Amino acid sequence: MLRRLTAAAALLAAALTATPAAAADTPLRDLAEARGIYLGTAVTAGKLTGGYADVAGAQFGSVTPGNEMKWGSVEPTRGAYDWAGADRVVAFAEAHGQQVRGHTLVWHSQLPSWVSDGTWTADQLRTVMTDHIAAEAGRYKGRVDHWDVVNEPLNEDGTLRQSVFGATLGESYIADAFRAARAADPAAKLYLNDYSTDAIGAKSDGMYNLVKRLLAQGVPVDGVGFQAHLILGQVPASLEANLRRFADLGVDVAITELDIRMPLPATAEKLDRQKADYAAVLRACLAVTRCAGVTVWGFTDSDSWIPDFFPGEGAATPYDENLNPKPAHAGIAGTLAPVTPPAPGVCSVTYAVSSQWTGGFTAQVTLRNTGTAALAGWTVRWTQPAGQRVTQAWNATVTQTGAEVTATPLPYNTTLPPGGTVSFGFNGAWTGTNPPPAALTCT
Ligand code: 9MR
Repeated sequence: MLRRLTAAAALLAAALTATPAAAADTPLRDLAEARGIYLGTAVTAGKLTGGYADVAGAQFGSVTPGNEMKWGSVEPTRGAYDWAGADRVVAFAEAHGQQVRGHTLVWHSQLPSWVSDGTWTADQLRTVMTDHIAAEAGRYKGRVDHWDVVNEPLNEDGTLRQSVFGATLGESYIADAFRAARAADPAAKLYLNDYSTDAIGAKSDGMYNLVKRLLAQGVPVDGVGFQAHLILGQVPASLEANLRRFADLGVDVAITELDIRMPLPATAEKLDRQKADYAAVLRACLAVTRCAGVTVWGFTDSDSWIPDFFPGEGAATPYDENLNPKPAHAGIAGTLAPVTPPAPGVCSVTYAVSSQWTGGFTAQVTLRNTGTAALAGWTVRWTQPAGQRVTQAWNATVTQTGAEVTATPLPYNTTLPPGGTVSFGFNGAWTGTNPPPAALTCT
């Protein structure tokens, strides 16, 4: 669980002078870290040598063992553990200053038959489950940053999946699993993880209500993972709003298994579409403050589950089978590129009172990018000359300290193309006179 804050700080300082070419060469993990998120990948322990290991170590700030921490891998026979693959991934992460997403403690799939086919009373199964959690999360205590404690608990309609756990224990198994994980590794962030919960809909509504119930019971759920196994051209329009509504419950969110599959063969046109799709997912995470990071489910097409599970489809990851970056890689890098504040003199700003009544008024402020490059972030400042107070604002975050007012963007109007404008408004209170500010500055 190493942190690379110094690298992030250095990158942030360098960002002010970075040319696009330099940004393109910066490892994805450093670009992500400078923007406050991690970029991770699933890996296969047995492949962590040569070029595969070089790319995984250099470009990604977090690793998830694709299969090596699953119950069937680590405890194929009751009480007989095989940690070899999981140990290898954790050691690789530590050698490369990476975080680890542990995946996964309780899941209905890749479960050893002694668990799935056993005949259990509720008490027996609960003990089997919490013993397993204690053994695995305990072994990696302090070395796993995020645990997928329970994976895929829901049916497509948002109801509880009738896995051996759900059928035998009901929903209570989820609370028990999280409590056991917290006891085994108090420092790890504990996640509930599922697929097809990326858009707002029946299944994500089910997850939302489940998380709400768990939090109300004091269950230590720290985060919700959205797998995001997506189809080309179908990044859900509601992804960002969905992440935000979970974050508003007071949990972290993360994209945990991103891939974007396409019908083979891959063409330039499809790869271009995929680039835009990867960028859209990254943007959604960046826009939500509590989005901790994005993990791709395999970084190379040579290590992707898609061709085996969806015959005729593939090319779902950011690197091709020969470890060459695909357009999706540039889509990720471009979206994670440093945000540089605009240089002075590249924007203009106007202020107009659109209506006024006794004691109150509404004003509109319009900011224009007068430069030739896109503005990635902006701030408008002014001084209220006659004691006016801002009471409510829209389309920007407006704060007032004394007479000084500062307006900053919302996620959807942060970026301003050359020649583009952003308008925001506010209501204010006034007494005596209501003169406009002498000057407004934008940076
Ligand atoms: O990538 C994993 C693949 O190698 C396995 O064969 C498969 C078995 O179900 O599991 C894959 O990973 C899954 C992950 O653990 C949970 N979400 C769905 C992933 C793709 O199936």
